[in-house]
Amino acid sequence: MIKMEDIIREGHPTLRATAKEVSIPLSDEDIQLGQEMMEFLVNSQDPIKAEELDLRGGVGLAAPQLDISKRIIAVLIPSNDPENPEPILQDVMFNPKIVSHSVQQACLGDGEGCLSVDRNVPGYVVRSVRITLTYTNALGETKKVRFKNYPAIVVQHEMDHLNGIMFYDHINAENPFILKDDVLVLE
Ligand code: 4LI
Ligand code: NI
Repeated sequence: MIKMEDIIREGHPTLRATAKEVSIPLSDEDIQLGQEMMEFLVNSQDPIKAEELDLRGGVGLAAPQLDISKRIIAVLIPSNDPENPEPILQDVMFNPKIVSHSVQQACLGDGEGCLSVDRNVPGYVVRSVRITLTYTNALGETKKVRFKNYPAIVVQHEMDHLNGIMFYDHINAENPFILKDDVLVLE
């Protein structure tokens, strides 16, 4: 089971490396890693388990954060509608690739956090508001999916980890809260 101590923190060189593609068909090892990454996210969002295991809540995790330089991400975005508790997005993505993205940009109004960053870094992280992604899922199926708003932001944050990019690389150093007037602010 993945715990916080398995997650490497900023300063570790693996977080600045370019991760390698995984081979298809997926190995049992890579499938199992994906399952453990998703289990971590599920536990991190469970108030009881998170308290017991001292986990920080997360909606995304990338394999390089475990010092495993492979192109694997897990994303679990919980529902915000008690009438429909199905997650908005729950998937492990192998070799994800952004095949197109909107010109329109967006950022989270509250900024971004990262399980590999033990400090608050204020500022807007501007990203594309819509992306189209291809990836292989844990069943070995090739997917082509469009994401928008929060799911698109989370996927881009996690995919940045595959390319050695940290969220604060995108924050304007002079004025962390400067925005062009056509950037959507997601609340
Ligand atoms: C506990 C249980 C306020 C501050 C609002 C926590 C269940 C910030 C937002 C969670 C912020 C859950 C999140 C991310 C932000 C802030 C990630 C809490 C986990 C909110 C997810 C990857 C950026 C993703 C929206 C500095 C660990 N997650 N909040 N950013 N949640 N969470 N990111 N921003 N300001 N990071 O952090 O998983 S993309 Cl669901
Ligand atoms: Ni991160």
